[in-house]
Amino acid sequence: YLPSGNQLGLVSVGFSGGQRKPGVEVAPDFLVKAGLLDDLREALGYTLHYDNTIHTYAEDLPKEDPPQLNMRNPLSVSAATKKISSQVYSHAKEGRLTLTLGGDHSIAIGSISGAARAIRERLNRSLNVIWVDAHADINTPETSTSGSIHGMPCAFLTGIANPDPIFSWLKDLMHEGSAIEAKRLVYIGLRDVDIPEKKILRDNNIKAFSMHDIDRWGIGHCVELALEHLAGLDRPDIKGVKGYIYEGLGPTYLSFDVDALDPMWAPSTGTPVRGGLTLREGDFICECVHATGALVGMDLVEVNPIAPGYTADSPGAEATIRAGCSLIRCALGESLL
Ligand code: 4U7
Ligand code: MN
Ligand code: MN
Ligand code: MN
Repeated sequence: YLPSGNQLGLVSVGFSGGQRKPGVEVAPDFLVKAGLLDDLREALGYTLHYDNTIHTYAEDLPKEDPPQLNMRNPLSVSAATKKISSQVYSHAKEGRLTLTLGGDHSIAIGSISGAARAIRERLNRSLNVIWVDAHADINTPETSTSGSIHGMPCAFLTGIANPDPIFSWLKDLMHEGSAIEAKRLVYIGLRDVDIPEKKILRDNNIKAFSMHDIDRWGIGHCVELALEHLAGLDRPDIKGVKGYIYEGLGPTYLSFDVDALDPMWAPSTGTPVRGGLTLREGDFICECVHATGALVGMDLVEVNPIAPGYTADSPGAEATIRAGCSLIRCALGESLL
């Protein structure tokens, strides 16, 4: 789905308004300082399209932004994600792979809607989304107990939550066929899902591989089933993995919340949950998605170098930043021999 030439569009997002803990906005700076861009260019051979800017969207954010419909910072999240959407769209419509560095997970409302619109226009295809996270991030403003929009992106992207009026720009995009169909959303790594979210997953028949499934069947089998589910939507005639290449898989987006990893590997994040993926399991998911050849975009979100209990130079923060870089490199092809 990507023209050859290893063109990569990078969008750095220093935005934290989708949740309450300061610090997630400095993550792109630390990921870049850890050498990520050199790795992408030199080790992985990408031609980078990057404006060398960590966007805070400060000029677009309102000064007064009181909660509305139980959402915190609704106008800020809406303004930032609208910009992110058009930035990712601009790269993706040129046929570039896109990488969006967060920031908190609310930014995926922007990145994924922009990618979906470009894929619809370029290929007339629907976008698949693999959401790797401890959380399902599918609360609606009505079901959310926190009011934090980083717990809601999947509800807005699928249209399960009404994007009107706060995300009216997203509603407009959806009319052009770029909403994510619930059947094209697959989760891996879930272990902290709110009760109303469980009902939403059941009612909408959304495919999910929890940590329980991973313990039971192993990461290899779970990833295979996830890819088989998505591939079967477009090519029901094809079953199974051929080597590492999954035939029939349509254009696919990977949204990776670093809190999917166990806090042993990624402790410095806003909402850590014990009992998660090892770094190796996370890298493996990314490698498998890379090997499909169907990856069109990725988010890496929720690294917070100064999460409560950490400073940016503490071992826990450094480990989390290193883990984030590793996940990105694996999704972009580092492990291919
Ligand atoms: B993240 C939560 F209530 N479900 O809605 C909520 F547990 O992007 C957590 O995955 C959301 O880090 C976590 O606030 C959002 C909570
Ligand atoms: Mn999470
Ligand atoms: Mn998340
Ligand atoms: Mn989190």
